Amino acid sequence: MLLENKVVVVTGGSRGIGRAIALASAREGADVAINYWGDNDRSYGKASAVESIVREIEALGRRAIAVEGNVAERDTGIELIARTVDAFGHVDVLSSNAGICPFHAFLDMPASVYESTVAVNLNGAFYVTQAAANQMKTQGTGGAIVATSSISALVGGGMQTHYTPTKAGVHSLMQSCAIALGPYGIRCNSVMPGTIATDLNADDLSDRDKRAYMEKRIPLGRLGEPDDVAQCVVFLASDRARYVTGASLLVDGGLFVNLQ
Ligand code: RM4
Repeated sequence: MLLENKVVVVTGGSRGIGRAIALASAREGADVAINYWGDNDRSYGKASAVESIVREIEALGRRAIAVEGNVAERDTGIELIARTVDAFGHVDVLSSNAGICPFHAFLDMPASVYESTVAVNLNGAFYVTQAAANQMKTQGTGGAIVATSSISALVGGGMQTHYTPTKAGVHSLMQSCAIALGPYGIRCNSVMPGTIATDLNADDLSDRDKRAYMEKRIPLGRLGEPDDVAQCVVFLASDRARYVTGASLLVDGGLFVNLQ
């Protein structure tokens, strides 16, 4: 059990990669605090996405709380950490995962699309990391922060001119936080998912030609699954990565290196 009796906070934890991170953490022995924003996803049956992930974690014999809030607002991270400490007594791991990617052309992109993407993906990562790190420093027993950056921190997307800079920013945030927080025994790393099939890109990948193109470009021959990323987050959060900080881990099936 790589995370036995640890307390893991996951932002954007009710769906997609975040949901997989929450479940993988519970399977490795953690109690989990799930942040979410909006809960109208009924793809998990009658129960909402939030209700179903809490039930799944509790069925594993671990505890779970769900805290609604938009990470773009600074107070959300503060409230999330406070509610986690109230419920479980401490925080050991933060998975700063919440993110949006409303694909949009560059030349006619409204300011609202650009600004909301920056607010959630970059500002949100900053604020929730700051809140978790302050709690970890107060606890005095170190901790681990794993941000969900992206392959898009390293390469571009024509319909992602607002999004890729935020993922590059998240990657850089972890590098600088690794330096700032190292003295407190807090490790900061990022994962860089490639093309992972989630509701974030369901519309984009509903284009059969686009999906076939992406699958063809991936040496392992398939799109990623959320748990492919979650397993890497668990590793970076665990003591197996005790000497790893300021690092980033591509989880992309070989997509990034595949020129020809
Ligand atoms: C990732 C990468 C994927 C895309 C998601 C939304 O960074 O660009 O191809 O599907 O974002």
